[in-house]
Amino acid sequence: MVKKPVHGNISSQKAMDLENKYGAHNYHPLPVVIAKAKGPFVWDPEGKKYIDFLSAYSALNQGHCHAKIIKALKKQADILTLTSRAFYNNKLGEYEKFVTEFFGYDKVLPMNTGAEAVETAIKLTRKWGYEKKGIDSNKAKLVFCENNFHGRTTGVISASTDPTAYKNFGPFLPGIEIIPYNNIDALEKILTEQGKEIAGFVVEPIQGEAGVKVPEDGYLKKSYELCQKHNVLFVADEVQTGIARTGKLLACDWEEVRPDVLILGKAISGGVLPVSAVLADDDKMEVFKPGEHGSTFGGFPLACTVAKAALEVVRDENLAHKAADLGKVFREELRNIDSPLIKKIRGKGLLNAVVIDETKEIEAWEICKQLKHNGLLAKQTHGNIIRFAPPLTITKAQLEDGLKIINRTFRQLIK
Ligand code: IF1
Repeated sequence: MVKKPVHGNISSQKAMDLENKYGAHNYHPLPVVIAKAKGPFVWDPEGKKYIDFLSAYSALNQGHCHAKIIKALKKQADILTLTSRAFYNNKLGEYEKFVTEFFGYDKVLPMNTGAEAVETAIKLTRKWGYEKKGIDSNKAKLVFCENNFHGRTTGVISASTDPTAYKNFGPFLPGIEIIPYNNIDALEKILTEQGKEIAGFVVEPIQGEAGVKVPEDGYLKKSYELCQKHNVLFVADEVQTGIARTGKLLACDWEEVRPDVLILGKAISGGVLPVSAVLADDDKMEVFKPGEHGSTFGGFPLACTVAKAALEVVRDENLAHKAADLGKVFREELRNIDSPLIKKIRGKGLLNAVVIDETKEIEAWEICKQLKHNGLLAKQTHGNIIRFAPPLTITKAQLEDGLKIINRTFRQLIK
C-alpha cells in the first residue's frame, strides 16, 4: 500500500521521475523535493522538514511565503495583474517612485529576470557610450571580470569565462573585454589603454557563483574612482548581493560606492514572482526613447505590488542589520567546527561559503547530500565550495540549529 503524501498529491519519487521524464535536463538538483515552505523551513511531500540554507540563491531573503508579501499578492491578483506598457496603470508609477527613492536614483527600468536586467544594463551602457561619451558607432566596449556570473542569456554568457556557460552557444556579443577580478591594476591598465572606447565596467560586488569571492577592502571604491576618471560607467550587478544579503542594503554600500547603473533582481520581490530592475540617474536613463526597450511583463501591476511589499519587509524588519549581525555569528561558529574538511570560510553578512579541502576526497556534493539527510539544504558551486545563505529572517536560534546540523554532518563525514 503506497503511503499518501503528507503535503501535496505526489510522492518525492514521483515528482523526480516526472521531472526527469518530461523536463529538460538543464539542472542536476540535489535529490530532495520541496512541497511546502514557510520562513526558513521547507517540507518534502512525505512531511520531512528541512532548514533552507540556499534561499533560492538569495531570492528568498524575506523567507518563504512571507505573510505580508503573500497578502499583497493575493489582494492585487483579484484586481489587476497585467496591462502591458501599451497603457498606463495605477500601480507602476507608484512603485517606480517607491523603488527609486528606496535606492536613491532618478529612474528605474523594470524587467523580470536578473539576466534581462543585465542585458538592459548592457544596452543602456552601450547607448550612453555612443550618445553621451561619443564612442564611434558600434565600437563600444564593456569590461567584465573573469569567473563572472550574470545570467544565462546569449548576450550575458558572451562575457562568461566558464565553458559550461558558453560552450556551443556562440557566436557571441563583440566588444567585451575580460580582466581578473579583484585586480585594480588590471582595471587601470585596460582603462588607460582602451578607455576612450570603453562604455562601462560590469562587476559583481561579491562573486556569488564563483564561490562567494569577496574582493579586498577598497576594490569597489578604487574601481569606481578609476571609472569616473576615464568617464566609464560603473555597473554593479547586485542581483545576488543586493537587498540586504551582505549586511547592507547593497554590497556596494560597504564601500560607500554609488553605482552609475544598479542591477537588481531575485529578492527584490521576495521570491514570489520574477522581478528585476535597472536603476540610474536621468543623464543615463534618458538614452532610452519610447519603443527602444521593454518587456511584456516588465513592471506589471502584480509585480509592482509584490516588490513594494517585499522591499517594505527588508526595511521594516531591518534585514540588513540582521544579516550583518547573524553573519558574524555564523562565520565565527563555522570556524569553531574546526573540521579537517574545511579549508576556508568566506563571506559577508549571510552570504557565506565553505571551501572543502579536495585532498580529503570527499565531494562537496556528498556533503550536501549528508546535510540534506540531517535536515539542512545547501548546494555546492564549482565542485568543492558549499554556499550557505539562509533567509535573512532566520532567528538566531534557528541559525544555531542549522550550525548544529552542519557541525554534526562534518563530524559524521570525517572523524
Ligand atoms: C540558476 C548561479 C547564483 C546572479 C547574478 C544575474 C543573475 C544571477 C549575480 C541572473 C543569477 C542564479 C541563477 C540560478 C542560480 C543562481 C546562481 F549559480 F547560477 F550562478 F546565484 F550564483 N546576476 N543567479 O547570481 O538572474 O536570470 O537567474 O534571474 O539556476 O541559473 P536570473
